[in-house]
Amino acid sequence: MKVVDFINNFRIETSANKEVENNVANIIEDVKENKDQALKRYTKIFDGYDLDELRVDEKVLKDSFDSLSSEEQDALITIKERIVAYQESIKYQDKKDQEFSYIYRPIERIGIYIPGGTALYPSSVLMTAVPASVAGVKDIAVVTPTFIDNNITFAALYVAGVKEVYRIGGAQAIAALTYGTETIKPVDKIVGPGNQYVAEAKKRVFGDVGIDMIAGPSEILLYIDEHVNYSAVAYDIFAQAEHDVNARTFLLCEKEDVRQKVQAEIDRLIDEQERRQVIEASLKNNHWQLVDNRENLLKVIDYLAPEHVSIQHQQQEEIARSISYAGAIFIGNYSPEAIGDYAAGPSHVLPTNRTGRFSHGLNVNDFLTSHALINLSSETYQEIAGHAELIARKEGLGAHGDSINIRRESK
Ligand code: HSO
Ligand code: ZN
Repeated sequence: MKVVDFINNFRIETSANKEVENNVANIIEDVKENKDQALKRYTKIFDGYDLDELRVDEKVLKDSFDSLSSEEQDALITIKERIVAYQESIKYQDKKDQEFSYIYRPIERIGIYIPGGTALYPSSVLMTAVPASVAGVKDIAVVTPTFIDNNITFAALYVAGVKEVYRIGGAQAIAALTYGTETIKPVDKIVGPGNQYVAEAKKRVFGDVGIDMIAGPSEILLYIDEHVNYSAVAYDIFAQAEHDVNARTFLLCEKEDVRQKVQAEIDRLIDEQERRQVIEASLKNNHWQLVDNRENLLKVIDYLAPEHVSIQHQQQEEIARSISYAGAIFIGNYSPEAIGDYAAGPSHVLPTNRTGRFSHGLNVNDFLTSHALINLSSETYQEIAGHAELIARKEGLGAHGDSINIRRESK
C-alpha cells in the first residue's frame, strides 16, 4: 500500500455513540440532583456492590502499604523518586522582570480517575498523583472503582501521599468530582485515563471543570530495521496489544523481510502469553506498512501523532528528533515503551487518537495555573499610550480611550 493510501485509509472513530452519549448525560444529571444516593445506586447497578461508605479509610491505604513485601515497597518508592526527579526538572519556574512577571501557582484541588476493572493500575496512580504533588497541589481526591482491598493500588496511593480516595467509577465519578456531593467536594481539574463512559463524561463536564484529555484506545507505532532483536519487538507488540481489544499497533519498516521476521516471532511466542486472547483480538488492529524513505516515514508519524512511538533503528536518534508530533518517543533497545509505563520518569498518561497534534502527555505543568503581573514604568506608558488610545477609539470604546488618555503627559 502506498503511504498516502495508508494515511487516507486510516480512520478513527472519535465520538462516542448516541447511546453512550445519552446514558452519560442522564447519569451526570442524576448525580447533580441525587448526589451520594445516585453514586451508591450506580455502584450497585454497574459494579454490583452495596457501598456503605464511599470513602476508603486512610488507614486502609497505610495498611495496604505495610502488607507489601519490602521488595514491592522498594519498587513503588524508587519509581516515585524517579518521577519526582523528572517532573521537578521540567517544572515551569516563575519569570520575574521589572515590568512583567509570570507567576505559576498549583491548582487548588485536583481529581484523579484511576480505572478499576480487570487490570490494576498502581502505575497510573504514580504517573498522575506524583506530578500533581510535585506541582504543589495539596488537595488531591482519587476515584477508583475498586471494591476489594486492592493492596498494590492502595499502597501506590499511600506512597504518592494521597489521602482522599473514593470507591466509585464511571461517568458518575466524573460528575461527582465536578459538581460535588454530600461527601465529595468539587475539584478544579480532573485527570487520568478511563473507559469510553469516563471519556464521554469528561468531555461533557469540561468548562465546569478542567480536564487533561479525552483518552481513546492505547496505541504504539514502531519503526525498526534489520538490526533489532526480533523477539524483543514481538514482546513490545504484545505489551501494547494486551491492554484491551481496541489497542492498536503500527509497525513500519523498510523491508518485507523485516516484517516477516517480526511475524515469525509473534507466531512463535504468542502461545506463552497470559493475556493471549486479548492480544489476539487486538492484533487485528495491527497496521503494518512498508516505508521506503524518511519523508514518508515522517509523514505517517506526524499524521498519526501516535501515543507511543518506538524507534529501534540504526539512525534512531536522528529519526526521533525529526518527528514533530507524538505522545512520547522511545529511542532504542533500552527504552521500550513498557519501561516508560512504569519507571522511566515521564508520565504514561499520553494523548491518543491523533490528539498529539495539539496536546501533550500529562506532566507537572498541567497542575499549575499561571498569570501575568503587569507593572509599567511611566516611560513605557508614555511610549505606548498613544497607540493604545487610537485603537480604543477605533473600536468605539470611548471609556477605554479616556482611561488611557487621562494618564498621558503629552496628548
Ligand atoms: N501503556 C498504558 C499505561 C500502562 N501500561 C499502565 C501498563 N500499565 C498507556 O500509556
Ligand atoms: Zn502499557
